[in-house]
Amino acid sequence: MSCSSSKQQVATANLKINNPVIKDKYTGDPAALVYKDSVYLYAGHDVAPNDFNFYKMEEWLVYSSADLIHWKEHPVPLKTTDFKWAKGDAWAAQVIERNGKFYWYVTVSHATIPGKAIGIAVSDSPTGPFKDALGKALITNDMTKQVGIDWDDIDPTVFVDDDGQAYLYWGNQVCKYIKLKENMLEADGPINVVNLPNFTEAPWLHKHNDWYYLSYAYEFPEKIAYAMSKSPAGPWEYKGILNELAGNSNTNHQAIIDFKGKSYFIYHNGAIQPHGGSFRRSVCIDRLYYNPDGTMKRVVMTTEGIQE
Ligand code: FUB
Repeated sequence: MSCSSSKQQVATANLKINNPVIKDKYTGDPAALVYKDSVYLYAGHDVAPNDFNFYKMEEWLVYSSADLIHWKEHPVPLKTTDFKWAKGDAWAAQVIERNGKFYWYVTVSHATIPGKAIGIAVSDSPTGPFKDALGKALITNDMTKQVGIDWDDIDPTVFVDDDGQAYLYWGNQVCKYIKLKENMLEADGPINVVNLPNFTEAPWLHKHNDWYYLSYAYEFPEKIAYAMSKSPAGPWEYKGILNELAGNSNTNHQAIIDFKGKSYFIYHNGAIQPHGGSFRRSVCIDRLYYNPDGTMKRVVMTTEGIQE
């Protein structure tokens, strides 16, 4: 079903209420891709019943926009059942473009290796359809031993540096990264650990001007904090809190982009009432501002969101 701008926007006296950006479905774990003149917004589809207090997610959704206000929903591009080796849980994910192909790094539960795992889907279009690129997981729980939980291999974020080297960061409780080969499908070297204060999950790696930024969910319930570096491999210098508690959702999961000369902070909260909350989440977008020294100003979460 398509969401037209007229359905999505609610007029107030002077400003339109544009947050959450998707009002007819629950959407969590936003990731955004800037490609040509559009932003593609990818999110997990929260379908937990109102009396069910955990994640219920079996597919991801994709929306596109040329202005971050008017969004078009596309057909469902990817489901957990598209990974034959997985057994559900469409948790956090990110899409990146390389050489005209679109690679989608996803979290799912592995069917035979206990725990969460990271898989890769690929498409010729940012809106899909996507198909399993490997026929197996890239990362499984038995590859990482830093903590004794089975959900520590979640929330992939992927980034291709100016020199062509690709990086995949991920983790829960412990942040880890690998370099990826140019085919985007294989690790190029060992798994490395990054020490970040109060790291919970949801790393997002981005570059702005000549700085690299590693933002992440901090403590639980989650705020968003960040670190900066002159290299996508670190060392990372912790810079503090970027976004406060959402309040109505114990997770906040951010994506950060530059688009048409402005910077944006994309996140989720539990704003849709009466049943929205930690397991029925909604993607929101607000402006992000940098200081002259490259640090980021604290985000102001708004109801109005992005205006014309
Ligand atoms: O959506 C399931 C999990 O909740 C994600 O993987 C985490 O980042 C948190 O948002």
